Amino acid sequence: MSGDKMDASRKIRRTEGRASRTESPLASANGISSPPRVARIERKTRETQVVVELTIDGAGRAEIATGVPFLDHMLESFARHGFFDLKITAQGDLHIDEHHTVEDAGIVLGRAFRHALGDRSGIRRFGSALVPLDEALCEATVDIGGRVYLAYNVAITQERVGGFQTELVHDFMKGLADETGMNLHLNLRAGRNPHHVIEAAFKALARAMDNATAIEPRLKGVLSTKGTLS
Ligand SMILES: [Mn+2]
Repeated sequence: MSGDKMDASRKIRRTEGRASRTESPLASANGISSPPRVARIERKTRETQVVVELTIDGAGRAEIATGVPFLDHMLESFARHGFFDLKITAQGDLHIDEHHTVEDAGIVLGRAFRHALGDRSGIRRFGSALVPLDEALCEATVDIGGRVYLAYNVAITQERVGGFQTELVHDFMKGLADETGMNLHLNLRAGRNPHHVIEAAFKALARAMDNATAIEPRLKGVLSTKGTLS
């Protein structure tokens, strides 16, 4: 067994052990009792069938098979940098184009976050990250407080990166923000290569969402003067 493989199998065992516990490791470390923040969401339409399994307090493990290789690459990066365990399978009408599959992956991932977060009590709610990838620099700022908004300021001049339509990133982010119940601002500050730009956007998104979904130990209930985030 190679070193990498041994590492991977150790990681899997550790995660399985954790999943069987009754409390989320992060929450219990902070003295807050809460169930593990996990979700499994399945959605079937005439256009796509998507299954998402999400563990918010994960280790960054990803198993992604959407049939759209570039999206798989981005979602693996998202899981890794957000320390989410994420399994996604999608069968979409790729004979038409990739639009339905990419958008629906965002929708179902958002539903998984919404479900796993429950009433959103204890979460830090806001998060922001500025991530470079070579010449590209992208900023993501989120409020996972239930109000939906997307400001997508990621101008990409190239129509495609490989076979992937760069415009679909906007549709993915819209589906994700709507269904998570999230205000998401994505601002590209610099960038030339569309692969770098999109990857920096997904990494910034991951870090911002990791911050915003983290448990705040000083918080009792939800972070809102209204007293509710649902
Ligand atoms: Mn890459």
